Amino acid sequence: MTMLTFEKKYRVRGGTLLGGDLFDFWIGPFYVGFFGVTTIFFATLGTLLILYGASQGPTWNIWQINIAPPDLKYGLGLAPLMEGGLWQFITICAIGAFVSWMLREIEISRKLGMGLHVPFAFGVAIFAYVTLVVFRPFLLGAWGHGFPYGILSHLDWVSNVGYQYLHFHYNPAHMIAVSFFFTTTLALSMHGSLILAVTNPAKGEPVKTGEHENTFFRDDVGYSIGALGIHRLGLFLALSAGFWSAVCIIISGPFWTKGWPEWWNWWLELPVWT
Ligand code: 07D
Ligand code: U10
Repeated sequence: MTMLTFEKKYRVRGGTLLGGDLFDFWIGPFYVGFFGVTTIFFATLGTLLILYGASQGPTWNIWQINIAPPDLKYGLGLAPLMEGGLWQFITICAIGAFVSWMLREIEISRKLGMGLHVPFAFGVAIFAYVTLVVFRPFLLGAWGHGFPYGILSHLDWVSNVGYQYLHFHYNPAHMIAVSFFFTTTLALSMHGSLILAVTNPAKGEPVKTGEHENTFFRDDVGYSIGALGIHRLGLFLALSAGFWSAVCIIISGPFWTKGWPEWWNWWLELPVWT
């Protein structure tokens, strides 16, 4: 089935979560939908607020522009616009845009009769972001614990928060998250290289099959996870990376206030040594 006839078949109304037929149409290649409109709304408003914040700041240097969260003294209340209120509105817009985008992905998946794997995966990224700017600040009692919106300023935040716990590499959940990030790149590099090696051979050479893929890894490491399996593994590894990232930051402060190296004392304190 060519792409065009296929598109004709699925480009029909229905599958929407909200608004019925409202916005249930396409513009060029894009599905619009109710949540497409809300995405545009939140993204545009958020971007304008960032530009306004930058215009009130001391610099237009892209590296140094900074929209800071409120001072800790404002706790979980609303702050004046120029003292973190902008950050609060921008955060609402960001969450509004991300969640709208995920809901738009759900509607498209429903129209196509597909699984909801893509919106679920994006949901894990949103979960990590919301953990940083909502859940953790909420548990610590002040929006000021969110990270600032700026290229260098957010890096400074990561560094400062990291050293607040002496040595963030000793955070066990951070270890697991980093291991998952690295394993994700290992899996994707193996998968990408394998597929190219098989389906994009030198000129004149025949394209190889799935049997070649299986056989390569059986010969190489004694095991092949299979064509479907590698995608399950990849999704699991990538989502675990995001999930454990959220865990590593939510436990820092709300559940562990000392240096992370000290957490490992449980090992030295095992009764078996005494
Ligand atoms: C949060 C992104 C969500 C994205 C969304 C969508 C748009 C739209 C669109 C342009 C989760 C966004 C979409 C904006 C734009 C278009 C088209 C994903 C998120 C919703 N660390 N560390 C992490 C490493 C150290 C510290 C995570 C490594 C030091 C702190 C990850 C090292 C200290 C925090 C990670 C290392 C320290 C982290 C980040 C090495 C500092 C966090 C990934 C090799 C002295 C943060 C939830 C992430 C975290 C975090 C990796 C070192 C501190 C696991 C590899 C020792 C304070 N670190 N780190 O979160 O967990 O992905 O956040 O040294 O807060 Mg770390
Ligand atoms: C390809 C393909 C294709 C195929 C193919 C293939 C590419 C076309 C045809 C080929 C593919 C394959 C053959 C498969 C490749 C396999 C991989 C890439 C790797 C897969 C990896 C995994 C499934 C696992 C990944 C796991 C990760 C990253 C996390 C692991 C976590 C740990 C080890 C934990 C580390 C522990 C730390 C840091 C301590 C911190 C604290 C805790 C763990 C909390 C709990 C612990 C305590 C409270 C302390 C107590 C601890 C104790 C007692 C010790 C525990 C010890 C541990 C190690 C856990 O394209 O298609 O088909 O075939």
